[in-house]
Amino acid sequence: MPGKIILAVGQQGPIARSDSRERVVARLIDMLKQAAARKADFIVFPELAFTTFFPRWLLDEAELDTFYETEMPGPATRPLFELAAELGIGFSIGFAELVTEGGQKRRFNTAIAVDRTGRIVSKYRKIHLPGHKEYEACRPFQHLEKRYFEPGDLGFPVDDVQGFKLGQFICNDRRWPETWRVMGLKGAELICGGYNTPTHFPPVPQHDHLSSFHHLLSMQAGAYQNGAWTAAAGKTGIEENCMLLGHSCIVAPTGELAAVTTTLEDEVITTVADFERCREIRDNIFDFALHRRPKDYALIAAE
Ligand code: CDT
Repeated sequence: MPGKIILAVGQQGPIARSDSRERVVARLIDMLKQAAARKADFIVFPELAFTTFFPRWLLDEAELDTFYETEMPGPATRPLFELAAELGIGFSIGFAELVTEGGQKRRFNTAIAVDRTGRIVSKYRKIHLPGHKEYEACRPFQHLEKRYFEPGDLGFPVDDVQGFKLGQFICNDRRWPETWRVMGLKGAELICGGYNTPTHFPPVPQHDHLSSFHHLLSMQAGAYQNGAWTAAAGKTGIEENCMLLGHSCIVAPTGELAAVTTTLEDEVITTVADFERCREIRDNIFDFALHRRPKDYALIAAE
């Protein structure tokens, strides 16, 4: 196990509805090179990183399909995999996944982890899908994740990546303590993921000014309560008239912020992630084997 890695987060600025995959991949590649210049071992990219956040529109099926990947890597995304392998950097990235099974289309909001040799070593499909299924005229923009994706069917995997244990979340998952705890119980040392978080939440606009606070609160609590490094990469800035939250971050197992972005553009942040520091929490205040009382938690997992 590597005691330490150099961990990077590659935040994305806005992506236009009309942007090609090639254009987006070129920006990701530029961030990969910046991470390599800082000797990073692993970089976390956002949710749905190859396209604009398309659930903000009601789309017909033909256009909807253009936002999904049917193979990973495919012709447009392969250069990212190839360069990462050449530079020896692993990465986590989110994308819309379209699979056809028994003649039926299935759509997932997916994240994969790729190791430094370019091999996909972990795959997660988003479980907590926020938003709504039907068009809602009262909203200035839609959040149709419940229409465009089915809930993930892979659980919360934790896999060995380059000698450390990695779990992934996708955006809304980070707000749920269950997400963190399941991966914490599986021994995850790094729990990372991407997000597209509009800073305006139409049903409860009085919380708009709290969007960064709620994001960092969730990331810091998830880290501390499970003794894991956590990292989140946002798609940020004004994307198609919708402001998306910045403050992509890396959090130490103590819950302390190790790095935070300060722009709403493509930006790389890095920190040294020492996995030994997970022990400070897991062997003490949150020694699960010694202190957990699962018999009293049954309600949490009941339907
Ligand atoms: N992408 C994503 O999951 N965004 C949600 C927005 C919540 S409001 C519908 C989030 O939790 O940040």
